[in-house]
Amino acid sequence: MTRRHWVRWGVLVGIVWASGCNGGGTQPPGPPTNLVTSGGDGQNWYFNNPLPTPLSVTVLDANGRAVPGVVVTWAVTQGGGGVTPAQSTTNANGVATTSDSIGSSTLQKVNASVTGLPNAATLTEAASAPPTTASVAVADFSFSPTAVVIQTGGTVTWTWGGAALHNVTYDGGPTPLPTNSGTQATGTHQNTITTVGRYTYHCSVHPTQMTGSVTVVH
Ligand SMILES: [Cu+2]
Repeated sequence: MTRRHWVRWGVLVGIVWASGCNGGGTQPPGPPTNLVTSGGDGQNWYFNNPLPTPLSVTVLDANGRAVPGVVVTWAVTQGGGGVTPAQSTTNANGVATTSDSIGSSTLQKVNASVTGLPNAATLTEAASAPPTTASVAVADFSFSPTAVVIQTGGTVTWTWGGAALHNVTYDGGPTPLPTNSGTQATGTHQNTITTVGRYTYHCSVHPTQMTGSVTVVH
């Protein structure tokens, strides 16, 4: 080997040695020392309906590494509703989750805690009464707004305002799907929907440009 080769070899060995001693993600995490909110905080949804995003926290060790297998206890500390389950265990990424419904209160606080840790994570959620009606403009070439929410038994009204022919054609959601509209340039279409869920629709004349959804909640 030339001298230059030896220098390169030395650099390579140094890099391997350094990365091996840093540990990276290969060392097992230590005991949990902290937990932080990692999802579902600050949602604004509707009374007595599960929040769209589950609540989640990440449990960390003293070096900020995720700790799997830790039991997290969830508790509503302000407002109504409840979490299911009340205890969950962190996964391989150190994340524990639970689903949350806020009940009939406008503000809810949920605590996530781990036995032996002094600090807890607090998630704050808000809710209001769902609307019983929604209006969607059918324009050239979009539905506006693209997403609406109604209470079960509520009614959505589409009003045509463009020059081209359009329709409302359902393509997803709880079956049987609501009735489609005709293909028309003027007028309205209404659906009164009682089954809770998220319905998606499009205009079959402009299927990639014109899409929308109706979410029906309790
Ligand atoms: Cu169209």
